[in-house]
Amino acid sequence: MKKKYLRELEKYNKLISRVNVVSDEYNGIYKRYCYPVLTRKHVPLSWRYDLNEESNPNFIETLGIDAVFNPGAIELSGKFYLVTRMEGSDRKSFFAIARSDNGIDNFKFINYPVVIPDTNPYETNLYDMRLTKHEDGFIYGIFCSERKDPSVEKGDLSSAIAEAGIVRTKDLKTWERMPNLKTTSPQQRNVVLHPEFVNGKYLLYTRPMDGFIDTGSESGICFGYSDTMENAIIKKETVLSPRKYHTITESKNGAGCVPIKTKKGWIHIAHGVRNTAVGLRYVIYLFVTDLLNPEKVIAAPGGYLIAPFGEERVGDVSNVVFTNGVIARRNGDVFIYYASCDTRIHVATTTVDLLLEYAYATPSDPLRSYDCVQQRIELIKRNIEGGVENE
Ligand code: M1P
Repeated sequence: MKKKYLRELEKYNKLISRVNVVSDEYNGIYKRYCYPVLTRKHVPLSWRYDLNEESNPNFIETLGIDAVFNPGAIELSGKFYLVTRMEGSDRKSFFAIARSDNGIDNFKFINYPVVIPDTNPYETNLYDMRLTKHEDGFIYGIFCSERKDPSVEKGDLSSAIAEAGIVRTKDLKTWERMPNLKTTSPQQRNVVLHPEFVNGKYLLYTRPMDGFIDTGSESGICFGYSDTMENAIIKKETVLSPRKYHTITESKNGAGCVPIKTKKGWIHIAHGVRNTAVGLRYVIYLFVTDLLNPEKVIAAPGGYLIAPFGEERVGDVSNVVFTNGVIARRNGDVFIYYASCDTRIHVATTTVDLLLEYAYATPSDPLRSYDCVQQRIELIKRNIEGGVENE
């Protein structure tokens, strides 16, 4: 056993100390990296194996991990923390925290997996936490709390109910649980808490859904207000970033990170979903809301900001990139953590200035091929008139 353990330990240590390298995939907006920042192989051996020679003489893995993805992200005392969604080989997700000094490599899982207070015996699965450092002094974690739908026929073991679970902490160690968010919608996923009070109320971004998969008649990312987070209730949801026909948000969309405050508005980084012959395709997009009136979208660049490229396209749920955690540092650096295919976590690094430049320089989606051609011809003409030959 010892020999096998030491061999695996060496592989693990090599992996978690690997230096990340900027990839040659260029767009000028952000840098992608060659290696994922976290995978299932980054999970400590002591979380997966019984390390006792007597009870596990053949060193077999008894509590496997399938995937590490969709992390909430936060900077505390200069360190980068990811509250990841860790999925065991039994398909259940839970939260586990990894820390890094520089945000692009050497992430290491710390302590134990997070214990979220157990308040409902029917709650089966927890995932996708968004972490908001709120001006009320708490760090809130809003996540999806999922349970079997009791209203469906006996043989239906897939239909579920999703709600927004709420916890708060000051240190990422002790988590206090509040009742799940109540809204008028039958289901909720991808709920994000705005970091500041708006007119004395908590502002939340929601994604109402009629069913577990389908967002149904509701049409996009919404916002709503709650007087309190101790018993959060939203009585009215209003669409902020709508779904649109034949765009990247055609099937559904959902809020991602906590909005980033900038001089030119709040930057939102969200996900959009379209349908294809091989299933849903998830990409990441950006929009900006007014600094003083966060109910108003003031920039909506067309298309996606990040799509799954190369190896990122393959995994448990292929053709997916998804983000629910971004760290924006005081110096303007931005670290976008995104997962590919519900399997692993990557980082893209940029700055607030570059994201704003992208937001305001990128034309909005004109929604029709004819108009897209006009848009592109105009760009090419401008370049030619500017003296640059078309290659
Ligand atoms: O499998 C892709 C994603 O599917 C869901 O996203 P949405 O709520 O928009 O349908 C989420 O469950 C997410 O965790 C997952 O990555």
